[in-house]
Amino acid sequence: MKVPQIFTLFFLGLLLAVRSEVADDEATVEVEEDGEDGGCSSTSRKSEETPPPAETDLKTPQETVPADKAKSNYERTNQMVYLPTGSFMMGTNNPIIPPDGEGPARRVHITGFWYDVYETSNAEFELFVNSTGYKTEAEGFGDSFVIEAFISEKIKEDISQAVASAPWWLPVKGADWRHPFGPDTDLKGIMDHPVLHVSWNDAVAYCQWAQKRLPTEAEFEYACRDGKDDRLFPWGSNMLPKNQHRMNIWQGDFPNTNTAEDGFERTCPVTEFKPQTKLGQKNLIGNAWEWVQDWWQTEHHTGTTKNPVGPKQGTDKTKKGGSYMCIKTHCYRYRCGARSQNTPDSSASNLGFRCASNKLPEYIAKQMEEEKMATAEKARKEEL
Ligand SMILES: [Ca+2]
Ligand SMILES: [Ca+2]
Repeated sequence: MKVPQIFTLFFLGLLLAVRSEVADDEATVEVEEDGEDGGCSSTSRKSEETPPPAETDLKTPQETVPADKAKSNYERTNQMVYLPTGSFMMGTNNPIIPPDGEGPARRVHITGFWYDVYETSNAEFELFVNSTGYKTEAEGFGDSFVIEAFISEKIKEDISQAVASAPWWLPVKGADWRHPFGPDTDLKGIMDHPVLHVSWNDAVAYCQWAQKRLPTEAEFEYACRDGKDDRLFPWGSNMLPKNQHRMNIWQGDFPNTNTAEDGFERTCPVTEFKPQTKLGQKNLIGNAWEWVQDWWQTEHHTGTTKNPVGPKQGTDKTKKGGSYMCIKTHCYRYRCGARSQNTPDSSASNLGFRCASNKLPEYIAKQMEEEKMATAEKARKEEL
């Protein structure tokens, strides 16, 4: 029987549509040469640097405000979602940046846990600092890495060094979480953006105060994969489903032009964009890189593991998800299986974190219940 041409075209179209869902973003990637990593891990502090002074501003235990008593002037973004027990394929057998140890694919069992919906914001981090007197490592060292494109000409005049392999990174004196793009910048208007310039050690301190912990790399990837095997992004492999941006990365000719087609030249609010996962988590990929618990390694065995936590020791800590500075040509790491690393005392203007927890802290359970009731009450009033 002759198949009408219209059906042939229809099935061909269907086939192409399916293929593009899987491959869309892999087709034209140029992998960085000779292990050059595009600058993602170029912001590590060198071991010979003097460590920062002790945290002399820390409040005494009597003065410290615990997380369950701390009151914020901002709308909270510390809510968590429960990821149920399950298993998934971590890593991939089709690595796009093989030197990063993106492969092989291996089965991992994860015990159910709680995970922050949002990246930790400047407002949430400020609450921690105001409650504890905590001083970040960047403040102790007196500098941090900032992307050149966002540093004022005046500040740039005084900087002579750059990172050889990634010259767009400059060490800037006075850059820290309160001054994300140099000492002449501040947090005005960006309190709901992700906190930046926090080291791994700072992130751990925050999570402990909040009665949480950092997620493992496996937990990040379990959340990011969102029940799908070997897809690039939480929602599939098409970067722009229905032509809509789902994350904050870089568009243009990095690092010279930034067209901000996704709506954001730098970071975006942690609440921005449609949720990336079915459970509602936002900006897992893109916006700010996120520290995870694990020491960095690039060799993985293929056996099945349960709740892996990475190697016992190392020199670098792992980070996941890529940032607003990521673009395919320089840092194609806004993918669930992608990864990078820095020493645990490092900080930069594109690196933040979010926390996880085995148990939902009681104060957050209470707060979320109150928020739910307030939303229901508002909806009821609107109906009247
Ligand atoms: Ca952007
Ligand atoms: Ca992120």
